[in-house]
Amino acid sequence: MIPGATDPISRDGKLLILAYDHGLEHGPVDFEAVPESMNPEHVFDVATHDAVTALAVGKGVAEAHYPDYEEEVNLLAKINGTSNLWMGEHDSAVNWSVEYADELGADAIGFTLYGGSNHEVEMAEEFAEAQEEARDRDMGVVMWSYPRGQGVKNDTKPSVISYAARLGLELGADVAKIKYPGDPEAMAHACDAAASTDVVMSGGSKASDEAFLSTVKEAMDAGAKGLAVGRNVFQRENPEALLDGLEKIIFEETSVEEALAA
Ligand code: FBP
Repeated sequence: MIPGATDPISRDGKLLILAYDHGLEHGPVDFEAVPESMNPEHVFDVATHDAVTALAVGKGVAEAHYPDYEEEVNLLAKINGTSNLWMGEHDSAVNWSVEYADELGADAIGFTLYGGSNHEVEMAEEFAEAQEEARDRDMGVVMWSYPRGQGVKNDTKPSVISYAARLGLELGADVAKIKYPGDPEAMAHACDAAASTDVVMSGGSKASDEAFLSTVKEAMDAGAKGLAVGRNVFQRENPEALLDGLEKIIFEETSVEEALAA
């Protein structure tokens, strides 16, 4: 990690990335629980909450909506992605150049790397190109580090998650976004493996307030620098209430009980 690289998308060195690339990765089904979340403007409005340090979206959503929010929202350009309709070995198409993301006002880029996929080599080469372009432009680099594919039998195993965190460091990401490996010790090991690269926990499917905030608290206490979350925010009728709680845990280091009372 380059010192200061995450400054534009962090607060006091911590990150709360709101992810909204689900329309590509999962399809509109993720928006059924709260139909207004289908409209990107609703999620851009949510991203103006003080706790949110960056909003991760794909090219089309950024082109259409970021100009109205550039004063209030930090943009994390998710430059690759693949639909759920794709049935081949895990891969992710680069669909947005770093140059164009910069032109649109992005502060950082996001890139999915499927370590263990038959396409890992090409993905790592594409990542190298994007990472160096981002460095030239003083943009932060966030890796969605998700080991998946033929080489990976169990993608939630602690040793696999630690390897995912380490790939972030080895390949030059400022932040590695990893799945929670299930317990605090395993998360601490993953954070150690990432060394100077910041680790953020990936949100996952919707959980209760208490269960979700407790997992975030465990991850933070284990050494994570924050969270990248989508469904647990935009699939709530009142996303601001959960963001109030996350703000307490991530930035004010409160207990879960205090966060639930926020
Ligand atoms: P969630 O908090 O909703 O899990 O979002 C995080 C994220 O990484 C999104 O950026 C991405 O669209 C999605 O998860 C990918 O999920 P999956 O594990 O199904 O590939």
